[in-house]
Amino acid sequence: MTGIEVMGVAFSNYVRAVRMALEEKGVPYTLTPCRPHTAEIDAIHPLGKIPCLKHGDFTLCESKAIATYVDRGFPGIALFPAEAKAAALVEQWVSLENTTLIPHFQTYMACYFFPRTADGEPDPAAVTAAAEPVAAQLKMLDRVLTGKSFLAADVFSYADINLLTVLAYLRDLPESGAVIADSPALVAYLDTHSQRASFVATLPPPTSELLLMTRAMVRERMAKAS
Ligand SMILES: N[C@@H](CCC(=O)N[C@@H](CS)C(=O)NCC(=O)O)C(=O)O
Repeated sequence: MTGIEVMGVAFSNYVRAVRMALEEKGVPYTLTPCRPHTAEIDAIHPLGKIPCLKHGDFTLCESKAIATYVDRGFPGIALFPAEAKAAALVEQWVSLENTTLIPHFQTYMACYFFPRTADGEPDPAAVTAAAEPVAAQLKMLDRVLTGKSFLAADVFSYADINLLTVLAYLRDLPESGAVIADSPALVAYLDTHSQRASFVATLPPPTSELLLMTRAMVRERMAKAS
């Protein structure tokens, strides 16, 4: 037993990314359900975000740091290649994902999962505004992935894991789903990698169920606040 504990909720794309990393490496772990901004998470992440990791006395936050720790600390396939150019390309894409792509994707996804409206239903104007950069970025990814199976370095890496966990949600939402359906390279990429054992082992509940659950959470929060 490795004693690795991942803290977070299973439907978070970043929690799923570190779980996929652990699954790819074949490292056993437990998932402890924890929401952001709770005492357990605030004790590890200075901004109260998930995922966090515990390994014995060692605690860590930030998905990329956790994935790097898992990759270096355990044998198995390299999620971050050792060769300089390949490693740099993986870093390049993870950086693009974490600083630009995923924040835009999350803003759009939040319109559906966590609507900031009085009736708890998505605001069409907010959805339209958020969907525009997402469409442009999905088309960019479709161009980059044309003729390729992997985002970086001709090998499956954490750059793919980190992207797949959000693309899976985007495929299920109306505007982004339509763009993906019209993006042959993205469809092939998602179809191929969604067969991976690590992807299947970390599947969240169906998006339709999650939407009901997260909107109920939002309504509960609003009722408490009023
Ligand atoms: N940079 C962080 C981002 C993690 C993140 O945004 N987690 C979300 C859930 S997917 C969260 O905790 N959100 C709560 C918040 O932002 O306050 C990482 O890579 O781990």
